[in-house]
Amino acid sequence: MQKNNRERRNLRRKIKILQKSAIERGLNGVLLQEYNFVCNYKHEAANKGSNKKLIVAIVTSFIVGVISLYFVNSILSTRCLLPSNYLVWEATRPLADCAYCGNVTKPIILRNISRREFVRYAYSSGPIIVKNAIRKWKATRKFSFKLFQQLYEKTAGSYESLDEGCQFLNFKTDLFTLQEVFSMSEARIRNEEGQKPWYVGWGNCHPDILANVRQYYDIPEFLPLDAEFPATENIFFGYEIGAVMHLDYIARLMWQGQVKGNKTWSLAPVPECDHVCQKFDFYVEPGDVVLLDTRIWYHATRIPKGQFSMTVQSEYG
Ligand SMILES: O=C(O)CCC(=O)C(=O)O
Ligand SMILES: [Fe+2]
Repeated sequence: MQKNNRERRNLRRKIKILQKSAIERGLNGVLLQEYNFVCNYKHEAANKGSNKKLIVAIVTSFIVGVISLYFVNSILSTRCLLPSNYLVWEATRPLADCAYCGNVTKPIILRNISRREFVRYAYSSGPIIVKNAIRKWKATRKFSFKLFQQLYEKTAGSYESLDEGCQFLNFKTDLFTLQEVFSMSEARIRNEEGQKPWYVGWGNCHPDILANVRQYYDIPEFLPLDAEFPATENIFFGYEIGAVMHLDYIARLMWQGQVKGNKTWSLAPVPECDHVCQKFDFYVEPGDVVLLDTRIWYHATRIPKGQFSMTVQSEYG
């Protein structure tokens, strides 16, 4: 049993090294451009009318690309390891009913909403912003880079817990593990002049860390009592660059509490709904809760220059 675990850990470590070199060689960038490729292709095809040869060539190369990515993915991925999954997800997910995004051009903004009043919004795909919804969270006063750094440094098995079920997302940052994040220089931690901005997210899986972090926040009170909530939460923090455009592979709807800093969200419909739905941006402030079906809304984020953003994100459904 222990041997199996060790082998699994070794394998994951090797996969991480492979992932790192794949990303360093630009696989990440290529794959992310693929999203625009799909969207732009649809857009241009609609504008220019039919150019069958071009369409056949593009569709064929897309299918070949997807099949090869699928193989790369099956070799490299354990769970959502590579952004290539976004493309595989994009290519294999059921087509969306575009009713979810038709006429949606901005978030619904709610204030002081009770659980009873929220029922009518609870299972819509969003986006919804509930203003000033986390004012009671101790996290708004206490959460910081240092708090998480100390927690992970002092908890035995904390980093291994990420290898064994929770994800670390580096987006466009050149840091590939949470350990690397917590070993940055003080100047980079604070994003001082001349330092490369960084932005990462990860899931808390270790039981002691979960128990500790949960002292600082509560699941938003307006969410339905009978909803299912996972045992883990994700933390996203950093500067400027934010999250790249992606869809999530998650089982439920997403909620996210904006603990510190402001953030711009950019949403885009899935490509098959491009002709009836729109891309748009919205802005959130500390204290806001954002609700969104991140499985069908492409989403990216950006942090205003000079600000540090920190959020707690989880699921309900
Ligand atoms: O908060 C962010 O920057 C990204 C969040 C995200 O991707 C998500 O909540 O699914
Ligand atoms: Fe996401």
